[in-house]
Amino acid sequence: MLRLTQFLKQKETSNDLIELINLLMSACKEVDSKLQNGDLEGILGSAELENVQGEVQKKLDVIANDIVKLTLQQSKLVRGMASEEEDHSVAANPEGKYLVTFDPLDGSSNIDVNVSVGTIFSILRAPEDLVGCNDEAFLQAGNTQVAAGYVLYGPSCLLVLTTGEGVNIFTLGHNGEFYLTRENVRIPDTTQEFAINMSNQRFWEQPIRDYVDDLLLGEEGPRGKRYNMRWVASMVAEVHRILTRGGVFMYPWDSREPHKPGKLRLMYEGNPMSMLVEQAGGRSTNTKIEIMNVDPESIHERTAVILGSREEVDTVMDYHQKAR
Ligand code: P6P
Repeated sequence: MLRLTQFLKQKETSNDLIELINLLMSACKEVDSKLQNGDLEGILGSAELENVQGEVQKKLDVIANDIVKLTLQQSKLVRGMASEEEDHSVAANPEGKYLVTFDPLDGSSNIDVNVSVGTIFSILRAPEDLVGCNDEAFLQAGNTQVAAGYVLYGPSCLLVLTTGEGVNIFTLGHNGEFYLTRENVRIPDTTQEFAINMSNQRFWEQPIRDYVDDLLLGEEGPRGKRYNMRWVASMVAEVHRILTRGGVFMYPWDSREPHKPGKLRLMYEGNPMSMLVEQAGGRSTNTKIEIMNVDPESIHERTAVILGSREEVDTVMDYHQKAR
């Protein structure tokens, strides 16, 4: 089986990008090891600290963030990074050619109940005219990403990666090497599986309510087929299921915090996941435009997310078009 570096070299990926991806993987393997130990190291539970998102951090949110941040700060390739757990961007090497955004531990509310979590990352080019590092340098649309991916800490530890030439999955072996286990992943265009947090139903806009109502009508309803539902509350796990067997994932705008466009963050959740989904033949939108066409205004900007099987996302958009 091909190892990660061998595969990337075969694809003529630049040596600098291979070096950066391997550096990220060394950090993620350290995070994986911490997660495996969990209670044995007394690192589950709350850190009793609040992040810039206004969320109470888990101990492992802080540990994972520090591991990735300290690893990237050692790299001559990294100009700076933006993390879900950091108020502002963090400078690394003033000559670095890449910017990295990351969610160090997505789905961390699941850690204490031992459900899959993951590290999401996005790699951007540092602007040519950038001196040093600042938040504004990161405000690049998702369609400028050089690479994107996630490491899923599940029954297997998997890297799911795109460098703009399709999506490939690598499995972490006991020897610490990532091996290519699925090449050129494609999302089926149609599906009978949807993922949304149904407890928010009364807060959704009407088109989403109408769309989900019709799914629940099954064979007798306008969709004419039965749908299954999943909700893991861990975006990496949902996206991985969709990359593996299709589906639609929705975290739409809702009226609980009407001033926010959505719960999920654009720069280190929406954009990297949208690059993976589109590279695998799927679609990803905020119900107004494709997520990767959004011009960011802040590094912690939020977005509504509807992503997955292309024809199903098209149908969600049809419900929105009819409502306009
Ligand atoms: P809720 C995890 O906190 C996360 O950011 C995503 O990974 C996940 O899809 C979503 O929030 C879950 O949100 O409101 O259902 O807990």
